[in-house]
Amino acid sequence: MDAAAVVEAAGAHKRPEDAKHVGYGTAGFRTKADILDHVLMRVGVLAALRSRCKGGAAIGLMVTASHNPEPDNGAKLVDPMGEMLEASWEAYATRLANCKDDELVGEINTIISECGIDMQTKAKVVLGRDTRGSGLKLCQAARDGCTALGAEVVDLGIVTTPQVHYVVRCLNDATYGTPTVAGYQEKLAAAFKAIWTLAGRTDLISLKLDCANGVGAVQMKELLKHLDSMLKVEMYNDGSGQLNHECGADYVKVQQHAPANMTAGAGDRCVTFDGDADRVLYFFTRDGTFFMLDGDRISSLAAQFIQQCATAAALDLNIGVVQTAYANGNSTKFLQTKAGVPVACTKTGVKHLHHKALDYDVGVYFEANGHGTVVFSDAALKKINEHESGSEEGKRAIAMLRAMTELINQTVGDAISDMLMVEAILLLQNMTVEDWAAMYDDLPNRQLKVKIADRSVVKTTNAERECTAPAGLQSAIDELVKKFTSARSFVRPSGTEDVVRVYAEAETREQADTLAWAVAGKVWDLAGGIGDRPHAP
Ligand code: G16
Repeated sequence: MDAAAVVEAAGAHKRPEDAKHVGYGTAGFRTKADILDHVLMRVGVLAALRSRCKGGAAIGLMVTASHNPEPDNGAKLVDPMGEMLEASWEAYATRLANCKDDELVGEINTIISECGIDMQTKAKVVLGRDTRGSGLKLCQAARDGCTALGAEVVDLGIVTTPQVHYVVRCLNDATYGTPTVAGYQEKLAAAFKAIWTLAGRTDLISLKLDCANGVGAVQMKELLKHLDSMLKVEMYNDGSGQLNHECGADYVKVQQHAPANMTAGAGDRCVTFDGDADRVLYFFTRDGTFFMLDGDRISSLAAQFIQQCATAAALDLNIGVVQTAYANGNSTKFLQTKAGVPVACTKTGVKHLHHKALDYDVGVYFEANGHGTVVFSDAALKKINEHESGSEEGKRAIAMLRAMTELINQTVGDAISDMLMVEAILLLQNMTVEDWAAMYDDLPNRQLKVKIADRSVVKTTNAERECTAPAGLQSAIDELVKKFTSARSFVRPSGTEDVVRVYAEAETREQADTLAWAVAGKVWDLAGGIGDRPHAP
């Protein structure tokens, strides 16, 4: 290692003496952008080390704070096959980000020696950033960290997080596609066209799309150049307003109504992305009532479709769905009883779901917030690509499955690719969004945020469905839940915001709301709430 180059980079991106501790959380580092300069330089260093540790494979570094407000920023690291950074390296990331400037060379040497990294190996880092104003400067900090360690940098500029995952995968696995943003657009467009042809559709599909004033708008405009004979997309919140402010998938999911500047009229098919376009949700209104089709719905649609194709083609595929504690109870029931697929539950964070999904031939994983994808094992891909079906129905089913494997970004949840997947399934099954919504009824639910002095005092177990600290909180939740019908509630500290999240569901809207506010009050009482005690509006 060129220690002088590291010292120079540390000098250019000094860690303030009183720097706040940052941890590599649910989705990497995430906090106020103005305290991240030294952190991003060090993330660049770490990405270069990770690349060498992986024999010179390309590693991704996305500068984004996704659904968080505009003043925040952060970094997500991407491993060689396009997956999230291996969990064992998260501790290195946190150590490197928080050490003092004069400890940096020593920390790097520790990682080199603990991981047996050969510093003669070449290193490559793929950089991307979302539309945040702070992104350019933070990308420069990351670049300085990479070059201090002698890594080659491929800068994709303003891209979605899933595009970084895609390019990283392609650079390390040429069979996956062309390692450019244009290659991504062309792959998705070709797959969607194949499905369009298979379905025999002739008229345009019309959508209204809320882009959260984020990068989704930039990239959708490019993609639509390939798809304008099939899709007509009216874009809202396309960058002229503030990022994620009263718009975007997180806002729509939590508030349970349409975003600002966009109305869902009768018959409108509406879609919403989050700030870095890795989450997607659908919604529509009927007789003035708002209906949301969230990540659980997307899972249900995709799992049932793949199951039906496999049955039609007499293909033996072990299909499973992975959810989190936020999954609506009725979606889990639908999947297990009506669709007949096994359902697993993991902690929040797509990295946990993705890992579990690899246990199946076809793993369908979505968080209720719209973050997820479908992964096909090598064995499943081989079966799908080599299988020959005798019947016309079987042949069509196999053709549909093959096109799906091309359309889906299997590396990570991808709002654009997931939206096209939903459109493809609806198209192939001749379904409307109303038909999709009729698959099951959601239990009314409510999510709330509670501010407490130190969210780390809230500890959970059993895939975050039970709380083990502070003392008395879980028993207080249990007592409250007993008072309502078909009710469930849990609390967990957020990994991306300085809050404790509360989830409640029950048989009626009123019960779900009452339960959520009561649980939020208990969190505030027992876990050190700050500001006003939560109360129903
Ligand atoms: C990230 C993660 C998601 C997670 C979400 C909220 O999403 O990638 O898996 O569900 O944060 O996490 P938490 O409840 O811990 O704050 P994104 O889209 O913001 O990167």
